[in-house]
Amino acid sequence: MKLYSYFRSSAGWRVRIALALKGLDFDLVPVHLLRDGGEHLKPDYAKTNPQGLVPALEVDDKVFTQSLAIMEYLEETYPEPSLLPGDAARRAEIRAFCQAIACEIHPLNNLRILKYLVRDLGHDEETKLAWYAHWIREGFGPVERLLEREEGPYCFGAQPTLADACLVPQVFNAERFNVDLSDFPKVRAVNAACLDLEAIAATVPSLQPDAE
Ligand SMILES: N[C@@H](CCC(=O)N[C@@H](CS)C(=O)NCC(=O)O)C(=O)O
Repeated sequence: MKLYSYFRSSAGWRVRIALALKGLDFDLVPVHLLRDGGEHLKPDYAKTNPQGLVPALEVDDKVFTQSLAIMEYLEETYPEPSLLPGDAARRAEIRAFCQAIACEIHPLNNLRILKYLVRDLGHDEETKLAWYAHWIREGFGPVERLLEREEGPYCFGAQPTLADACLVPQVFNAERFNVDLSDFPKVRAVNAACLDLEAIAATVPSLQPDAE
């Protein structure tokens, strides 16, 4: 398996966590999102992912894109340990949690959105950071409420699931942009529990081969 990713990509990190929890090896193909205008925007990479985004996962002669779809593919292909456990209702809750992060928070704070705010719309750095913090806080509010219903220590109980794979990178990202997360104690506690796991600790951006 080949994972096209960038060490700081949140979506790529989700997939790294799923691979690590399932004990699956992969070869990294680094795609630098900043160098030379962004390697993900080059015609060569468009052959791998026409959307020009990371991650992409190449398995034999197929390439899968979109982190949630990739993680579901891994779950179906390598069912143990399950990252989407429980009955249909429980699995719907886990998927909804994943989407609360991957579809509601992350798209508003992605590199190309932040670049557009500054480069095309002429906003300054301070406005960009205010935008970033606003959407993190708007998004983490409901996420915190969802976690309050659960026992922990992970998002949905005693074992990490796809929900945790989505949460950890988003928290890292928020901290990187100095967003105050003190209103979200559950989010922080679950993140800490995840990072205590050896498998997840090994997936942090600074430990990746392409880290800078
Ligand atoms: N919904 C996609 C999001 C993929 C995505 O936006 N990846 C980011 C890195 S986290 C990217 O490639 N950004 C490049 C850009 O915004 O120009 C997924 O979950 O895979």
